[in-house]
Amino acid sequence: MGKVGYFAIFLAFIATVQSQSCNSRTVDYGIVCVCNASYCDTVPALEELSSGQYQLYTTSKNNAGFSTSIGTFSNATDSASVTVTVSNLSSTHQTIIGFGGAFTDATGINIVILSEAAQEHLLQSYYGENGIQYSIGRVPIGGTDYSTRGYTYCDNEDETLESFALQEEDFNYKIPIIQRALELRNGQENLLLYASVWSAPLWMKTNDAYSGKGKVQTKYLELWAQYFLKFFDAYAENDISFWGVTTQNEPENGITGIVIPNNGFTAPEMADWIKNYMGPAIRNSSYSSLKIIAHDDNRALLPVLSEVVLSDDDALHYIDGIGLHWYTDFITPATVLNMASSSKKELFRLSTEACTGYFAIEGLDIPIRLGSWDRGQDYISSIMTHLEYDFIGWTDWNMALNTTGGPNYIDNPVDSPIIVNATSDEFYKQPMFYGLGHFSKFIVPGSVRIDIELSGLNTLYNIHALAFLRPDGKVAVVLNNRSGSSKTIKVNILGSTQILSLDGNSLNTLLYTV
Ligand SMILES: *[C@@H]1O[C@H](CO)[C@@H](O)[C@H](O)[C@H]1NC(C)=O
Ligand SMILES: *[C@@H]1O[C@H](CO)[C@@H](O)[C@H](O)[C@H]1NC(C)=O
Ligand SMILES: *[C@@H]1O[C@H](CO)[C@@H](O)[C@H](O)[C@H]1NC(C)=O
Ligand SMILES: *[C@@H]1O[C@H](CO)[C@@H](O)[C@H](O)[C@H]1NC(C)=O
Ligand SMILES: *[C@@H]1O[C@H](CO)[C@@H](O)[C@H](O)[C@H]1NC(C)=O
Ligand SMILES: *[C@@H]1O[C@H](CO)[C@@H](O)[C@H](O)[C@H]1NC(C)=O
Ligand SMILES: CC(=O)N[C@H]1CO[C@H](CO)[C@@H](O)[C@@H]1O
Repeated sequence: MGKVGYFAIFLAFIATVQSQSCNSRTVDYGIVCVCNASYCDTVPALEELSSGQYQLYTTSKNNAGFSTSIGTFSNATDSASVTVTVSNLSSTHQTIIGFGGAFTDATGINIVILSEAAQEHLLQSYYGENGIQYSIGRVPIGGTDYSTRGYTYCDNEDETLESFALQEEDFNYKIPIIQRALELRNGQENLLLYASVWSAPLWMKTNDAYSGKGKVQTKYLELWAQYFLKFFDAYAENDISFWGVTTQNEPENGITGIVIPNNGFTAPEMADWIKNYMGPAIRNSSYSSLKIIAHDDNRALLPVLSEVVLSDDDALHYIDGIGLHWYTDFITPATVLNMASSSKKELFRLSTEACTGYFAIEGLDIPIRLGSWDRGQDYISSIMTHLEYDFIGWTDWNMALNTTGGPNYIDNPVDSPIIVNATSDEFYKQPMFYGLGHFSKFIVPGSVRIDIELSGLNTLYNIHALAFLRPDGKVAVVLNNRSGSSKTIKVNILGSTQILSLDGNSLNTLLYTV
């Protein structure tokens, strides 16, 4: 347990501020950066810039890892096929809370299997000052399918919940890792945690099973709400407190009856659960300020949420935000996201789960495509689209999986930004890691999205661009070229201009000091 923390103290003495470049390896589907006990790449530091200077960070299909360069806006009069313009820093949208991943059992299992030095490199990669500095995290309440067994905190029938107890998975795979992440982020206010639950104890359920068609029995809904509070108590005893909680992971799964552990709620049942049980229990507890995040399910079901749950004033009263998963995005246009703002109350929007390779369970894909830029691009496109729709953050699923996409006890392997090879005591940082990292690292919490205009042959060139005003006053412009070879683009920030050459298949973040 204390191993992770102990090693951190040791490492503090050998910490180096010099940035380490990607130790790249060509693998089956592209390029990864390889880390081990003695070596891991870092993000080159942000430099002090004077007015008119910029720092550009790039990640591309052909150049894994982060590379950076510094320059000065020259106001050259050359023309370019595409121009992106930021003309009004006061024309603002949402404020960002951050980006992150989930502390699943599988994540922890794959981290602790590494040598302590390699573990530390992995955690530094996600949370360290020279890493991508995740600022949000999702914590499963009990097990998920990315566990090695089905379990809850009260497996034996006990209507008093007195036998409620955290399990070895919490003590071995979650708590020490969350604690180290919190240390690396210098505290809870820089790493906002929110909790989600998969299945209730079987004795509380209608089907006596973790998965399939099942619900929490009505007579146990009040007790089920108390179970949430017990969880927050137990984690508080381990110095871990929470910012938010979702109402239920993918409530649709217990209605359709799929193999993932679940509790089913129809939309009317969800409104009832929120207004009569979960909402009052949380608001009447010492966790009353927790953000209650509704839905925590796919985009395709947003219209139902909107019509039933958000139109119920008594349920809406308790809801602070809406959580969205990405698994039906390919059949549901992003415009549906506007539904989220049709309620009477302003609710924040947060992406609460995404991963690639999820069609493997259907036999339609393979779980891992090591080094795949396309999978990195899927993350980048999703994040940018959601940010355009005023989302305040985006959460990845497992932060580390093994080389076959597990462990997962129902055989639902998927991909992850970091793949751990226990045999060689190495881990591989994939394009997904660097794609997500551009946002978590540079679009820091407190950044505000500002308007950006694209002109020229953009439709042809397929450039996706977003701009943010960071709390340090720098303007961040994120530029994604979704395919092809390099070409020039012109950036105009408040009348100062610079021509940049962007690699094909690249993600570029420009930080500019006004
Ligand atoms: C770790 O990676 C570094 C950089 O590639 C390499 O020099 C070193 O030999 C590796 N260590 C082990 C134990 O493989
Ligand atoms: C900038 O945007 C703000 C907020 O939308 C608006 O009030 C202001 O008029 C804009 N300024 C200019 C010069 O367009
Ligand atoms: C607290 O609980 C009481 C009694 O169950 C209930 O009437 C009240 O609405 C709850 N308060 C809040 C803030 O939910
Ligand atoms: C990954 O985890 C699964 C357990 O779900 C296990 O069956 C598999 O052997 C593991 N793969 C490797 C390469 O360790
Ligand atoms: C994991 O490491 C072993 C030992 O070095 C190697 O044989 C194997 O190919 C590696 N697996 C992957 C997916 O790179
Ligand atoms: C570029 O033009 C802007 C606006 O006209 C001006 O404020 C800035 O000083 C110029 N920068 C350079 C490097 O000439
Ligand atoms: C600005 C930029 O780099 N554009 C490139 C993006 O990819 C397209 C598609 O092939 C190229 O044609 C552009 O030059």
